[in-house]
Amino acid sequence: MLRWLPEDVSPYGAGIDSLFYFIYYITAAAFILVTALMIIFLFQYRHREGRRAVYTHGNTTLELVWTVIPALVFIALGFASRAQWEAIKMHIPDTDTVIQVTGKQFNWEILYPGPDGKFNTGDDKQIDNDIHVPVGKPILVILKARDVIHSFFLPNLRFKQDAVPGRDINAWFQANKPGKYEIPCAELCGFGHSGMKGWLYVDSPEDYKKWYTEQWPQAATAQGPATEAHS
Ligand SMILES: [Cu+2]
Repeated sequence: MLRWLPEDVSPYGAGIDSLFYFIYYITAAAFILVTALMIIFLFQYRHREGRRAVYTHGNTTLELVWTVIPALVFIALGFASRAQWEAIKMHIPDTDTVIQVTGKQFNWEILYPGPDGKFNTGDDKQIDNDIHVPVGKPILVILKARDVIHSFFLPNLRFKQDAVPGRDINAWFQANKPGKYEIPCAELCGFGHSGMKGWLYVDSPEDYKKWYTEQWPQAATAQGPATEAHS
């Protein structure tokens, strides 16, 4: 098995990776078969004295075969990925850590609800391009876009979701290893697209608490970080 995908630190990445490899190997097999046949035919049907080219209108049986086989492969892939889709996309685990991520040309605006856990209140805080989350906890993301379509991509978490103007899209991720991970924009969104990049900081519980207290000093005297309230 190839090992060129970025490190996976998510709870559901292994399933997505095996699906990716499955599709990759089917595609590789088709590529090798087609290329080999082309090379063989190049030699077999090369120019020879006295042999004339013939016109062929097509072959219905062959056309049916190469239409039906890929169609069956697609249907099989649909069924093979259903469990993954259900587990990742169809329900969001219970969590008290929520952030709002808004894509705009050419930044990620990260809005934190603050200690009260609610948006559009006085303790909200917006930080551009930097996301701090605690390790090992599901994070609910409310994804928005201000101008054009962007795509919020966390390669190490096998997470990718378009941000669409006019829509609030709920999604979730969880990082199981502390570290600093890249957040590229994965949808060509204009002139500054390639520079549209943020960082995901996955903090240990102590580091997260430290960062949280720096952002909301008032929380230290109150109930503490929202994520700790229920644990
Ligand atoms: Cu973008």
